[in-house]
Amino acid sequence: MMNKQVLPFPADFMWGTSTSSYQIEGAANEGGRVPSVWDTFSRVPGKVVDGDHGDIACDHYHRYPEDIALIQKLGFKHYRFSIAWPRIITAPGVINEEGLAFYERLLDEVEQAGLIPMVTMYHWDLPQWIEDKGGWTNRAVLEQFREYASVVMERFGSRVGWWNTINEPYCASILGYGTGDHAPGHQNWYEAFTAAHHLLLSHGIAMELHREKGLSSQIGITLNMEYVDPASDAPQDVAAAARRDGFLNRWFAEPIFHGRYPQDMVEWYGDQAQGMDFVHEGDLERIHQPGDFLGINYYARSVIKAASDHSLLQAEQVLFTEPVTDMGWEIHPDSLYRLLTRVQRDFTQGLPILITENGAAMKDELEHGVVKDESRRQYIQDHLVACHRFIQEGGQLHGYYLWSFLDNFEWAFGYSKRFGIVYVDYTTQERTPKESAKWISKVIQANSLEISETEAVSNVETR
Ligand code: GBH
Repeated sequence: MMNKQVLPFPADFMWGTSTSSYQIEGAANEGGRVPSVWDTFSRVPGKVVDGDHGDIACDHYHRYPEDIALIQKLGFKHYRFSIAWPRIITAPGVINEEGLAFYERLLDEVEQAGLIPMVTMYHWDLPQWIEDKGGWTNRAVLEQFREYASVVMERFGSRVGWWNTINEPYCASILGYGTGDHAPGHQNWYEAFTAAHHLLLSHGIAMELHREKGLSSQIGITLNMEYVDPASDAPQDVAAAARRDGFLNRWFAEPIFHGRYPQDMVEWYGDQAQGMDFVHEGDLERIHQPGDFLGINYYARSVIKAASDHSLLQAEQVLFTEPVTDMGWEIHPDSLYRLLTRVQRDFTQGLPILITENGAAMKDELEHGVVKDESRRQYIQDHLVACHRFIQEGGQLHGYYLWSFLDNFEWAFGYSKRFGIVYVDYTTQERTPKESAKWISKVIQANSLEISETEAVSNVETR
């Protein structure tokens, strides 16, 4: 008989699953919604695989009762979703009652299912009318965000247990305005740093509003973070890895937790950041408000080598190290443990951490009503083992939200990548829980992982 090892989680551990508005809702032209930057960007030829867009997506806008019932049935206790800004503020000063009513119905359903909502205010679907005025690069966006955040907090404040201000300011700024991989698709580093600053400030603005309104709910931001390893001990690789860490992790975490941008990176960017002239007096104090928790989205580690091209922002080369998911991202669960340890030491100290996203795209196929996704199940299990180890050592990790509940619109990859624990047939919109979903249900119910000895051994990383 094979020996089993049981890894129990804390009694109040928050088991959840995550989605975002543009990726699942569809109904792009219903309920008074106006276009977002992703509606526009996905129409630009070559930007999204197969020319996919979110017009229909998972049709969650119409199917939310069925979806919420399924989340409940799978045993989750928490559900993280985002509000679509273009459903709420449809033109300068115009509040769309129909949009608010949709989220009211959704929250009703969530509550009736006994689920605790975490609501993300911004998960990348900026109204196009704001982008037309410069979007995140124009400081005027701060007033526009304030209006939006104020409206949703006013309306839903008391019903939302957990507010998440901004999802991944890195992606919204660097990928949106720097590399051009995401909407609005600009390629200008000065714009990217400016956008990042305004996204961070918007978090601060939401913090202030939350306090002014006297809401009792918890509030925090979500950062995408990676553990970064140098490809070798060579000084140039070590320096390149430190820069990648600075670019990806510290540029966002340091202002929030320490009220400053990392000096080494400010110097490295030099002219590209034009003397950081977008930072006004008092801005850093405003950003320096961590709130009640830090959300971390963790997918992969990165291994960095100094590039032969030493030009700025291209001086680091990301190596693609096996094994990888269908996204080509390295599967390295031990780096989640290392990241949590590092983030708690350097940033959060005692503040609760929540994994607001973790999961994997894999090649799934539905056969006779079954999706055998053992590689996804293994990915989730190994990352939960890393979480368990961190908690065991006294780490303040309070919850884990799986990305994602449904297969959905995976941004520049359209529908070609499947992250769901529930399979979506995009022709019939039928939902089929994958084997990984059935497995996580049992884990949640037992509030513990049960793993074989051999798996337990293979989890002890010897890097
Ligand atoms: C999250 O972002 C999003 O919040 C979510 O909407 C999305 O669906 C989900 O993850 C899955 O993609 O190519 O080696 O340089 C993902 C954050 C940031 C992770 C960029 C991968 C690039 C790794 N991503 N990162 S690499």
